[in-house]
Amino acid sequence: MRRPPVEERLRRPAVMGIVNVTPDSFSDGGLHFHPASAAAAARELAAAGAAIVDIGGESTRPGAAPVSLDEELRRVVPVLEELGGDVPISIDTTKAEVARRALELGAELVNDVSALRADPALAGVVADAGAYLCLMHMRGEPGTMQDDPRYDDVVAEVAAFLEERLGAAVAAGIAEERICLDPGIGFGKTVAQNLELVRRLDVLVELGRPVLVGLSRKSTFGRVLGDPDASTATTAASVGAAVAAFERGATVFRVHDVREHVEALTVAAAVSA
Ligand code: HH2
Repeated sequence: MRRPPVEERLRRPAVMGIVNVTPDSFSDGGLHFHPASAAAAARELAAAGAAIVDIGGESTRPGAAPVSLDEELRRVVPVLEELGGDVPISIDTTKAEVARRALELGAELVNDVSALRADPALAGVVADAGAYLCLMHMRGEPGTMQDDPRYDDVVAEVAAFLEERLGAAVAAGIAEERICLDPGIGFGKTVAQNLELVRRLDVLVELGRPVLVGLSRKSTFGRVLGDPDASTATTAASVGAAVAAFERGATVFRVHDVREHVEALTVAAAVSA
């Protein structure tokens, strides 16, 4: 299928709603574990203004255990079947077979937190379907990524990684205009490193592809508010981070609280127009 460039399909600022079909996601685990409830949540997020809804069957929170292919398919396929193509869908997976089934069932974007490193077959699936792709930076694996993350220059290293993965994706036959990039806030980064990535987001924007950010409810923003043990963050804290990222050039915002982000970003965009 011939799709327009991702920046036309997801115009800045675009909101991506989150539905985690998992028992253990850090902020909404267990909430939408049944297909009918997950599908209803996806419909509500689209009605609230999400340009696309990201459905995931594997938690990637720090310390999360991997999920088998069969279990991940069992979680997400019934939700996509229930939706029947009614809602624009992104599939949050690192597995080629999950992506293949989701694309067959109408998904248009593959959100791969491994940036095509986990499953060698995934690039071909995305290329063959002409799907959109998000490449995200992660240091290490979810099981261990928060164990003392160190960088000489976090922004330069994330930018170099994303540039290299963009090249690999294009070499595998995925059109560059369908790819967006994500610094992977919270994936192997300290609070200071996450804040620096948002502060200097212009460096990632200069790579020439739309930047997607996942800031929503991440513990960094709870910790900024003074709780050193926070494992999540409030909607207001998340919206503040999103507006800061918007002002530095982010295009797509992956969020749990869609209406609040749509309203805040619409106003931020009106001010900057
Ligand atoms: N963050 C999470 C999951 N997927 N995808 C992208 N592209 N960017 C992100 O920052 C990102 C992501 C983690 O958040 P959440 O889905 O709320 O939790 P969990 O991984 O525990 O399901």
